Amino acid sequence: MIQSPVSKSLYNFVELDVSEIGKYPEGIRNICDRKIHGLIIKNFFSQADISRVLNRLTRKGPFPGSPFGDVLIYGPALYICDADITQYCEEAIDFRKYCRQIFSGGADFETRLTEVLGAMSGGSPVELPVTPDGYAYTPTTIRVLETGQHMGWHFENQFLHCTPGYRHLETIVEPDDHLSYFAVLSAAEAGGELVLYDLEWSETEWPDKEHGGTRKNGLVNGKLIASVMEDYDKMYLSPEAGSLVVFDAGRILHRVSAVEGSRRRITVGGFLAFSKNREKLFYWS
Ligand SMILES: O=C(O)CCC(=O)C(=O)O
Ligand SMILES: [Fe+2]
Repeated sequence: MIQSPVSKSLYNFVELDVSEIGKYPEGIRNICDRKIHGLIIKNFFSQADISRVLNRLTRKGPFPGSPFGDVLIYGPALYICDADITQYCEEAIDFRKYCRQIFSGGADFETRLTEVLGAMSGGSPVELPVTPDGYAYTPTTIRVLETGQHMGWHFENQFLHCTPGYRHLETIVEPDDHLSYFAVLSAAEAGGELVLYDLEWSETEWPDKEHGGTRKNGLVNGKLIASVMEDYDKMYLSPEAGSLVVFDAGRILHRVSAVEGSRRRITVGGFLAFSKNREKLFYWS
């Protein structure tokens, strides 16, 4: 069993250095089994990796026609897709090439992520899911939050169960244990915290199985989540640059608070779930 929790307040996160992952071969399963709520793995990226990649991520502002409003996101995102995910899959091919370029000269992101997660997946191989047409899902997206920008509240389960883009993935993953991962390339000077609420997916209702994920129209005790969520206890996490966070994002309501100060917050992240019977650990974004 994993020890040394960062905080016993509200949720139990375990912090360790990347050199220690061999001691926690069941780390990811322990999150799925609710023995812990998350892991913070320090030094996933080295300082050299971070400097090299940040020097290449020079774009300011969203891509033209971006579905993410003012926020700059690199790579396609499954949660906003319709049932036909062909375009997402094609964009994933280009994005994976781009990702290999920006990480070149150091540890390749996909290789490093699968190695680190693979050391903690209880022996299950870590793989990208593949569509029935033979396309790989995107492994990750890169999220840039400028000063004042934030990520709104959500549960990852609302995407898995209440958006059309997840129709295929929903048939191949365990339905309850949908985790998130993100690695921090640049931390905000202040703000930009991961805020976790004492409100869980099982306490909420989602009558809209088609657009609930993106319209966020889930209910708790018959009221819209947004109208009551601030009444619940919270926990704040500010992982430092280089850290990889894996947590029970499917079941725990969370958001990212507004970035303060001049440094932008940049994370590379996506989602994790075991295939049926935990034969494989899938990652995608
Ligand atoms: O900070 C990020 O990139 C994502 C935060 C989040 O909502 C998640 O990891 O599920
Ligand atoms: Fe999330």
